[in-house]
Amino acid sequence: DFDFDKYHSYDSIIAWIESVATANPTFVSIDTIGQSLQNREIKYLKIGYPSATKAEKNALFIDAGIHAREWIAPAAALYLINQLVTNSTYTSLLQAIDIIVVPELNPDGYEYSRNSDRMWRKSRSGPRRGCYGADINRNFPFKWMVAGSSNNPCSETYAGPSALSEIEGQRLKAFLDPRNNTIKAYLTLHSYGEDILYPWGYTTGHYPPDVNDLKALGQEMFKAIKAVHGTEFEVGNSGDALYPASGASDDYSKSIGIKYVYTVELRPGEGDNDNDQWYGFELPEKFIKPTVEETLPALIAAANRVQNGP
Ligand code: 0X9
Ligand code: ZN
Repeated sequence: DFDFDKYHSYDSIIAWIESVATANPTFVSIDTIGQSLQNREIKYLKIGYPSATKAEKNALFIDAGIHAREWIAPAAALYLINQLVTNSTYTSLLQAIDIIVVPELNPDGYEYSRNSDRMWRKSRSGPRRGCYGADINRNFPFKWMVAGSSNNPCSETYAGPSALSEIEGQRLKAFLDPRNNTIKAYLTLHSYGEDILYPWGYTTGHYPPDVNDLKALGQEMFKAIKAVHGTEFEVGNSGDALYPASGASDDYSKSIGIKYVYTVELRPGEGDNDNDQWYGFELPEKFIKPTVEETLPALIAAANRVQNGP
């Protein structure tokens, strides 16, 4: 049986989502957005009952794992999947919309973080000037290399030799582009910081025209999280509240017309500590449960917004 209080290998994540699809054929399907550089399948689950009238239902899209070391993000995606398929309170939601979840977008980096370098962030392309990887979240073809990005292949925030040089980002773009009319919300799960961030992130002081809608759903997500364990996330614009960084998947998704776009930075927060221990990316397994429990209703709030419309 799958233990949601532990971090899992790429292989065991894939085996588990395969089993979920097999066990729930009426409303769960599994497919791949393509292969990683090292030929790992970047799989996704589509969770939702087929519609009698629509070929493509409106959808919430969630990815996790763009950054390899942020292990709590795929853990939160897996917990969501399990809740959606085991809790019948979500049946009417799943009749109305599809929820598409990619639990591990950067499997090569994830396995490298598990097996070789816990603090690995990037993809595993290269070597370029002796260094591996590009930051997939600096590599998307919208405002590429405008801010918070490095042209040094050895940097943590290396944006790649050109926009969309990284195969994993190419796969994500190829999935999102043709579905930009039905995907109404895009959430990308990261850690850490306890933030709910909306575009634009490529600069400061620039917001989409519907920023008030983005703020409103952000506040709903904030309240949903706080109600579980009292954790107070910060809701803000990426560039203003965090730092300007361009070429990220959130800005790209917004640029193709997806309405509700957020980067969600999970635990720990800047002030969280445990007996003076500061964990950062290395969140111990004992914190998985409270973290994924509080994240769930925020993701459901976004799903409800997709169902109900703006
Ligand atoms: O820097 C990032 O890519 C994200 N933070 S993380 O610590 N997980 O690396 C934040 C991205 C926010 N979005 C944009 N700046 N567009
Ligand atoms: Zn990240």
